[in-house]
Amino acid sequence: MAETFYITTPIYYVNDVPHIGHAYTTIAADVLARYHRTCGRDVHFLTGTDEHGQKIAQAAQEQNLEPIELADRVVEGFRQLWRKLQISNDDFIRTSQPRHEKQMTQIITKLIERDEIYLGHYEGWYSVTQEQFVNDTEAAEHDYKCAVSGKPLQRVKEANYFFRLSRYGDRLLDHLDKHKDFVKPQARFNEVYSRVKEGLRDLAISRPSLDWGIRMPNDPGHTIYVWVDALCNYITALNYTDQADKWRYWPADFQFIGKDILWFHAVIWPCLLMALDVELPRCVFAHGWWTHDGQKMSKSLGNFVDPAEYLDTYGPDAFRYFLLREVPFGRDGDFSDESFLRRYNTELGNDVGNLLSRTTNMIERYCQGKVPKRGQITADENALEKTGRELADHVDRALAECKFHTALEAILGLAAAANRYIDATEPFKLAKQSDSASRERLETVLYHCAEAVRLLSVFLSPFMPASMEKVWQQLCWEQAGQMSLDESGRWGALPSGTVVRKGPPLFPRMDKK
Ligand code: ME8
Repeated sequence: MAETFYITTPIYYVNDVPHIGHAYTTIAADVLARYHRTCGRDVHFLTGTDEHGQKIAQAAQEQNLEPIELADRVVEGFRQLWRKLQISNDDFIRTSQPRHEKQMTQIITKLIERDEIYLGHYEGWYSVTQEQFVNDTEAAEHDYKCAVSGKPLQRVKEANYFFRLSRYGDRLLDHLDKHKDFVKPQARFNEVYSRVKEGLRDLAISRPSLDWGIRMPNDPGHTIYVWVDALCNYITALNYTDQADKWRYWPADFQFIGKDILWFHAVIWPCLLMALDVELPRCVFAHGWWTHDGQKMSKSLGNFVDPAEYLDTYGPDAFRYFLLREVPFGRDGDFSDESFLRRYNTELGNDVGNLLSRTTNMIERYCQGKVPKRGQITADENALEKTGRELADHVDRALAECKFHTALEAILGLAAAANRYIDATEPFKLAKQSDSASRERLETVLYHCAEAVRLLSVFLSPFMPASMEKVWQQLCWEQAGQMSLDESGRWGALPSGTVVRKGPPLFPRMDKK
């Protein structure tokens, strides 16, 4: 049986339309899911929406809608964007679905039976935008505003059911000691470690005055706190309570999140799992945040980068590429039209696009549109082949650590090497010679160009699936999608005689958006 690979994104709130932050995590997860599929793994890629809670109830009320009506509308927007961005998720969970609600009831019942939940009282601060209880010190530190959204905190005084989170501090520390990869990147691990070391407090996990949620099974006057409801999606989507079939994917290999929701995923989530006696995920990876032209994005500034704008002009791949190339996953980054265009024109247009058009052009003109034979190789070919042969390893190592930018750097390195190779071997000059040695040399050079393009397309395809399909059409490479990376990622897999058909430029030059 194939090795499983389970990757998740956060489930997104349905109070508003999707933005660059949602697209970023989802694209990154998609690339990894696609990559592991090409490696022959049994991949499950989950995304979805977080639909309960005060924030959604308020947003619906402001629009004179029932929460579920708002959710239905916004979910359609997410689904549409994911289709446009070529997101290959295997499942899409909504917390309003009966499959989730039913299991949540069972999960809470189990926690009650295990004496993990008790009735208590909360008096303190609450951030509606983050759906988070905030302690007094933190509230005061941020002038009683939400540290993430800047919106005023609410004063709450209510009876709640509490989860005995405080029981699990030592066990979590022990887990962190033994699993240094549990939280990535390292700086986030350290942050979690030192906060857990200070001790954990029990967590309110129900809201008494909120209707829009799943009822507490022991007390229908309360709904389950939205974060507990949301976190459990990662297991309810696998039918946790049946533990059949899809349960084979647990534990998750990667849970991608943004840095603002690290505490929930790296502390509350594993403690809930421990209380349920469920194995912990292998890695929670927190990425950084994007700013736009150096400014924090916010509703009040109206400066959110809208992925749809870029998709309409450039297609899905340039956007996918830029987000993962521009900034190391885990660090903060800035989005600007200038840097987007620069990478688009130079790296995609010149390095990748031109390499393809130069190659297909020359094969059509000089070799009747058929990939010639490899022939006798020289030091130039040796160097190019070496770069090609080392690529699989470089990409694999980089992606094992979610270093998308490093993987892309290595892949684009092959494009640069192939372009340099064309400049050095000057096939257009060889084509003008009439002797047989030059002819043979020309064929060897063009074979190597075609093979470099093919190999490049194999490793770029998880990042830019739509464009690489086009490359495969130009190379008339029909088996491309069915081959395992073991075969297709090896230098030399392109058979001589393959028909090549030149197509329109992959990434036509653009001057501005
Ligand atoms: O947090 N740059 O949902 P959400 C990068 N429902 N990422 C950003 C960003 C930015 N400027 N702004 C937001 C939730 N994000 C919960 C999750 S999971 C069990 C429940 C990221 O719709 C942010 O870090 O607010 C988070 O990962 C996601 O987008 C926000 O999702």
